[in-house]
Amino acid sequence: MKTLSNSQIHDFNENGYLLVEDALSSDDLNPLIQEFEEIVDKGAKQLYGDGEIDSEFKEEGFDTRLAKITEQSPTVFQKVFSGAHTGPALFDLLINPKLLDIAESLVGAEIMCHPAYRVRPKLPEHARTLVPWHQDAGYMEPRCDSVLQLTIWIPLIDATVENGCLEVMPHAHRDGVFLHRQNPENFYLEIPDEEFQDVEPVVIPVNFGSVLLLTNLTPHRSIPNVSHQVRWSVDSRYQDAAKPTGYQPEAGFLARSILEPNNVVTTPDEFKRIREEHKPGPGPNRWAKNENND
Ligand SMILES: O=C(O)CCC(=O)C(=O)O
Repeated sequence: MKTLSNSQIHDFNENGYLLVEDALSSDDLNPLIQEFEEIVDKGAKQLYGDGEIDSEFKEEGFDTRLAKITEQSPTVFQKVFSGAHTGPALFDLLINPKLLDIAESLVGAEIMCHPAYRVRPKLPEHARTLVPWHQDAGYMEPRCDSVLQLTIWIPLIDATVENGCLEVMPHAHRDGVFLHRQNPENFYLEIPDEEFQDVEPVVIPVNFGSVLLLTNLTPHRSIPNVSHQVRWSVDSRYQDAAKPTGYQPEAGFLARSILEPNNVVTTPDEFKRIREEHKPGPGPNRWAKNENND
């Protein structure tokens, strides 16, 4: 079922982004928070037992505990960061009907959950979690530049200017794919500042329960986390299942379909198996030729 109004769809197409307030309830998000809390708790116990950290930091909340642990050991952070997590609550969120209804409004009723979903516990003042200006299309194969790959960005705590919410370049999704360079300091691709002319970026705080929609051509970055909080978020991506995902290192799955209902992935076990059994294909590497010249 499509849930976005015509005016929301118009704004999304016009600006390249859309904030959907109160799209999810705490019942939709709390199971995933609990899933991460359990991993963090188990990891802290293990590290403390191994003498790697000097406290389990049990008194800290979901929004601070991982930062305290990571000051002394990166192990737990590495476990949950990025697309490595395949827990049941994450699967339930990826296929949450409220998110699929939003996706259906923009990509149609045959919905592929794109392989590149990410979990981001964004740590205070931490370069590895500071994502520079890029378009998601920059990470995909060029044949997908014209496919709408919808990002739904979902904070698990209020994402604020202090703890590093996202900033976007409005309207710039109409200008095709910008030049990206590999940042030598980290593994991220980055659009050089001089590529943007006459565009004013917009910082978008997103409250718990609200979600931010982006196109794969919308330039965006996350701003520095100058708070003491871990700005936990998930970014999931959806597209027309008939079109290529342009990303072979990980596996996507059919999330909703009228044409092929038997191929829709409906259980967390199946999701986990698909992720784990996937034989990674080559990464797009579309910017390799630019690495040495400009
Ligand atoms: O959450 C972040 O800090 C960055 C998210 C991002 O760049 C993305 O979803 O493509």
